Amino acid sequence: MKATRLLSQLEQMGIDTIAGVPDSTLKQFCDSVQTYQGKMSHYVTANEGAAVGVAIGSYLATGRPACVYMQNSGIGNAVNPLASLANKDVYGVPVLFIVGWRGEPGVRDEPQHVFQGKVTCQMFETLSVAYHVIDQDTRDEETDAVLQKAHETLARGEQFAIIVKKGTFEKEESFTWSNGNTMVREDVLGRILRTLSRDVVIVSTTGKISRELYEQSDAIYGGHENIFMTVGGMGHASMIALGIAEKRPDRKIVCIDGDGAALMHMGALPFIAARAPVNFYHIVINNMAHESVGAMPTGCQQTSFKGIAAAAGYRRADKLETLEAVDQIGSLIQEKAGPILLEIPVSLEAREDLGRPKESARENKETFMKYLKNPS
Ligand SMILES: Cc1ncc(C[n+]2csc(CCOP(=O)(O)OP(=O)(O)O)c2C)c(N)n1
Repeated sequence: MKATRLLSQLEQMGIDTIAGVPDSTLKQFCDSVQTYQGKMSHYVTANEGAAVGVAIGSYLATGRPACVYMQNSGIGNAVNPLASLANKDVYGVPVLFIVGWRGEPGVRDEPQHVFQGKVTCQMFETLSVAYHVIDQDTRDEETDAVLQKAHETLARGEQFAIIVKKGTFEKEESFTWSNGNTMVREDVLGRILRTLSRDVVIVSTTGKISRELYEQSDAIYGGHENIFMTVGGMGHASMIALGIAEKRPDRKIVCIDGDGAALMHMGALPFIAARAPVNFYHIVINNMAHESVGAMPTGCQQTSFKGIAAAAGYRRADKLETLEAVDQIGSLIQEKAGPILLEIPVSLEAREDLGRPKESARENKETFMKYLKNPS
C-alpha cells in the first residue's frame, strides 16, 4: 500500500490535521507525512496522549476529525484523553488512529512488544474503538471500504483505528535531514562508559541508546550488569533512576536519556529537581529526533535541556559539545553532587548492524538486581 495514497484519501475525508509519535512499523508512513505536499497540518507531539489532545482541539475548532498515528506501545499514553474525553459517553470526539502493530502474535519481536502486541486489538475493543487490521496484501479496494467505514464511524462522533502490520507500506520517497551535529551517539556512549567508574549504576532509555550501551559495555567490559535498560515505557527511565537513587543513597545513579524520551514525560525533570537526590545524574543524548524509529524530528528541536533542567532546579546543568568534555563526565560525577543534567548534542548516525540484547528481559533484570544488591 502507498502511504501517499492513504494520506490523500484522509484529506478527501476532510482530515486536515495529523499528529503523533513516530514508529518503525510506520516508518514509510511517517516519511510520507513529512514529504507530503497536501495541506494537512502535522504535529509530532511529545507523547501519544498529547496527539489525542491536538486532535480534540483541532476538531473543536473546525468540526473536522484529525488523524493520530502511533506505535501500539503508545496506546497507554492515549488511553486517558481517549477514555475520559473523546469517548462517545463523554464529548464524542471523532479521531482516526493509525497504529503500528509491534509484537503481533506469531511474529518474532522484542520482549517489550510481546504483551502489548497480544492485547492491542483487545485494548481497542475495551476502549470502544472500532478497528480494522491491514497488511501488505491489503488491496486498494479493501482500504477504500475500510475508510468508508471509518468515515461513517467518525461521523457519529466515535473513533476508528487502522492497525498496521509490519511491511504494509511500500517504499516511496524517504525523508532525510541533518541536525548539524557531528558527535556520533555510539562513540559518545562508549566514552561515557569508559569515563564512568564501574560501580556507577546506569539506567538507559528506550531504543538504540540502550542497544548501543549494551554492545559497547560488552565490548569494553565483557558485561552489562550495571545497566538497566528501559526497553519499553519510553520516557520513564529518569523516574526509574530516581526510584533507585532514593533507595540506594550509597550508589551513584546515571540516567542516560534520549531527547524524545525526556520530552515524552518531561514532568519528571522538575520532580527530580524537587527531590534533589545528590547521587542522581541525568545525561540527555540530544539528536533532536526519534532516531531509533526512523529519525523523524521531535518537533521540539529548539529545546535546550540544559535550560530546562536549570529552570526546573537541577543543581547544575551543562551542554557538552566535544568528546573531550564527554571524557570529563566520570570525574564530574565523582566530585560534584547531583542532581546534574548534562545535554550532549549528537548526529543522526547509527550502525546498520546494531544488535539487540541476547538475554531475556527477565534475565537482565535479575542480573541487574543481583549487581545492585552489593554495596559500592
Ligand atoms: C510510548 C511509546 N511511543 C513510541 C515508541 C516508539 N519509540 C521507540 S524508541 C523511540 C524514539 C526515541 O527517541 P529519543 O529518546 O530521542 O532517542 P533516539 O532514538 O533519538 O536516540 C520511539 C518513538 C515507544 N517505544 N513507546
